[in-house]
Amino acid sequence: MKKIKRSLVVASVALSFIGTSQNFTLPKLKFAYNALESSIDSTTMLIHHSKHHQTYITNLNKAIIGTKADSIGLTELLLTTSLRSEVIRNNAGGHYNHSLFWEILTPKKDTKPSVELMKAIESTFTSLDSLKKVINKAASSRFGSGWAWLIVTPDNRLVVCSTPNQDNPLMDISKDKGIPILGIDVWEHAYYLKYQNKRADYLGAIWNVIDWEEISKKYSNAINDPLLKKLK
Ligand code: MN3
Repeated sequence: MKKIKRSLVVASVALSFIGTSQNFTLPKLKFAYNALESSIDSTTMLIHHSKHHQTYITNLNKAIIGTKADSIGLTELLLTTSLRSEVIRNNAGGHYNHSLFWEILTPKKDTKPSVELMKAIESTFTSLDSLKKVINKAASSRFGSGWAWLIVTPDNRLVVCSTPNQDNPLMDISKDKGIPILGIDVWEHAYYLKYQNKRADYLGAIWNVIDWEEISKKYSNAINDPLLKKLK
């Protein structure tokens, strides 16, 4: 009897460990580091993905292991940023933001927004070109490091906004709230090797490698996502 009890305890401890512990890992890119060369050079891609992004993940795992945060998913960590340490805020944000960034880049030429997304863009910004201008303005006026975003707000509007450092619009501390469907990294590590201090040149070139098909998917997922209610 004692033996059974003990093995049950061991089993449940093991199960709870498997069930709650998470180890965030670096997502694979859909393309080679040199695939975006005309707009983003391969050395920048290599360092950005395998060093910068990996470091956010390593530090996030280190910060949450053995704490209550270890059983909370990434989205939930972001939704409750105000309760988290500065280290978790920066590194959970860094992991989420970069994972999204890699997904919306592509070597494919001339991808187009879906009919549904294009309608929303035209009704809010009049055209795709003027949306790009609004995003580039948000990105170029972000002082220091941060991100420019296109988000779906809880009332299903498209909004352009910007956040400092590795913050994002899912965080409860963010002024603008919504589900990001496009994010542009304006940290110097994202462009300095090729563009040096010329952030505007990077922002001009990045549109050549933006994947509107992927952003369209994210748009149609976001407008039906129950997560929107939680952001109100
Ligand atoms: Mn970055």
